[in-house]
Amino acid sequence: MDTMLKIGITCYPSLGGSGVVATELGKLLAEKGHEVHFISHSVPFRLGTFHKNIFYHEVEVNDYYVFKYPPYDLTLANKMAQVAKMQQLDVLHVHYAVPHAVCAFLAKQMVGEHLKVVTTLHGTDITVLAQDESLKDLIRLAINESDAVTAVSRDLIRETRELLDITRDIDLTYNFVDKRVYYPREIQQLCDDFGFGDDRIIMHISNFRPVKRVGDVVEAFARINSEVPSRLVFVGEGPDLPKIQWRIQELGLTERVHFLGKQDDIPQVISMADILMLPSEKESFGLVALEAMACGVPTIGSRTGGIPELIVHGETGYLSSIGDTEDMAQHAIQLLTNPALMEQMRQNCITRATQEFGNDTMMEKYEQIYYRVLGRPMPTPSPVRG
Ligand code: GMT
Repeated sequence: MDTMLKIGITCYPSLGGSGVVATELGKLLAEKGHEVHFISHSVPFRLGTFHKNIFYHEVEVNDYYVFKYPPYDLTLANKMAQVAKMQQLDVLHVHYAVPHAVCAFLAKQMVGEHLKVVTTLHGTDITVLAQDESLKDLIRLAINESDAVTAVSRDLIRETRELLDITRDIDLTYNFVDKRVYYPREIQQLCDDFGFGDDRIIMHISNFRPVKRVGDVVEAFARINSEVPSRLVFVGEGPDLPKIQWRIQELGLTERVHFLGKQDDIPQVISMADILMLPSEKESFGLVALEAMACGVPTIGSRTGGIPELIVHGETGYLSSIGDTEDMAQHAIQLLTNPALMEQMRQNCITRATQEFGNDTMMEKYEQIYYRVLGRPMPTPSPVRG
């Protein structure tokens, strides 16, 4: 029997940490020799160019005239089943409970018990959507019916159990970074191009949803900039962007704030930062803080969700209570005015990111889960094929 697996992966392809994790995992699995089939409505944005062992199956929704809402979820479930049968998939690994885990449940009904479903919970699928009574029972069903469920932090496991009254096993699978891609980059030329001069750089990267509390970034920055000449760099786009633009004008900070929009080369961009700010209301993990950490950039974040599992207060960044922008600013000022402390923290960040959240360990953890649900022994040493 071939020890390599055929794995279907469904994720949100266009945005967000869950899509990034799913795509990076798919690339690593394919590199190792597994056959990976992405099933989604568009090509995952981090997939890039051609990769051996990776295939993409597009979900095309029929917008028939009787539909007020074209049934994407049903079409996705049908496509999952078709791909699983045609490609003889062993495992369907879905990222985000809604609708992907529900679709995988339906696909399994069509394909048969031999198709194993692994669901990875990423955050808002539980912390926001599982609180919605119009979805709650369906999310519980999809989680209970999956052959394995993983979550990206201990806190998310706890919250899933509490919110949905779930007792089944949930594996902890922290997010990871590929150290071949995420490392401190040479950024002098880029900073010169932006005209940053000797100013310190505070950065925030997100989808600018209300849970990110981007207004707090602006308030903390105003305080930091009053003591240490700094620039605030925003990366990404989303609904709260217009609100903060107004506040930035009001505070007279327009010349000090830069909006870079969506960027592809995150390691390069993040390397420009002295500090990353992540003052979220909810954050199951905070992948961007890990990406920053791997590039030697400490994060000042809120003490919520899975962030404290990632950031060690005083060692790889600082944690403050949600909304305490004064505390966040004080930590930033302390760091920016103490070069020795900053250098120590940068080194701590790189060490922690590579030792605790490296891609090899996390990919192997997912592989172990796949072999476990299939009832097959994990090949040792792990198989390597071109
Ligand atoms: O941050 C977002 O709003 C996007 C969201 C997603 O679904 O992609 O991110 C969630 O999943 C990421 C990958 O596991 C986590 O790193 C983020 O912390 C989590 N976001 C929230 O919990 C708000």
